[in-house]
Amino acid sequence: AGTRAELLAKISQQLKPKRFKHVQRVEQTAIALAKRNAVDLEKASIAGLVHDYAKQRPDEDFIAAIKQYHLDPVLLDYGNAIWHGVVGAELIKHELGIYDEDILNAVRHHTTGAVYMSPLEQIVYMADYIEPQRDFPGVDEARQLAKTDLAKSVAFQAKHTLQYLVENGKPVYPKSIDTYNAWVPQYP
Ligand code: DGI
Ligand code: FE
Ligand code: FE
Ligand code: FE
Repeated sequence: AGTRAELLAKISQQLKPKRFKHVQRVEQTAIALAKRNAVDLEKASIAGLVHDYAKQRPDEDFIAAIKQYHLDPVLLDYGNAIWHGVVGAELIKHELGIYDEDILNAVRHHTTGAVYMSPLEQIVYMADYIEPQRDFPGVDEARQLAKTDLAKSVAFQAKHTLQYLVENGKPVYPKSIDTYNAWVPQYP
């Protein structure tokens, strides 16, 4: 899919400066977690950089892609929060020429998690949550856990995100509940 400079140029075209800086911090955080967990550094780097590639696209682009790529029509009931990962992966494939399914799955699952997550997927899910500019109650505990026990940190995020969604009356994507059920009882 071309050089790193070309990839960075394409990503920066799609994102406002603040979001572009976020994805670069997620890249660095993902690389650090990859080193600790024997995950491919190049995949961690690319997945971190592209994870929010589609975050600032208009709704129409996602709706068109859901139809064009025959994705689950239930997705139409949700919005950008869910679309930019699940549908964003298809845009990354077709617009950036990234076909690595490990990377695409890391993008697909970075917001909701999933029942099964490879180490790379866990790393990107966590890096997005704990990158250095994140600031919320519990982020320091999440950072500590991610360093010492990756699976337990995934469970921590799944639990706290579901709690946040319920407390704020937000619609919960079923996959977020599946993630909770798969990880939280197993890694309490
Ligand atoms: O794109 P980022 O802001 O970097 O991070 P993200 O892709 O992890 O998105 C986080 C947001 O997504 C956060 O505000 C919670 C929200 N979210 C996660 N799971 C769900 C969800 N929103 C809804 N409506 N439903 C979910 O299941
Ligand atoms: Fe995101
Ligand atoms: Fe996230
Ligand atoms: Fe992000």
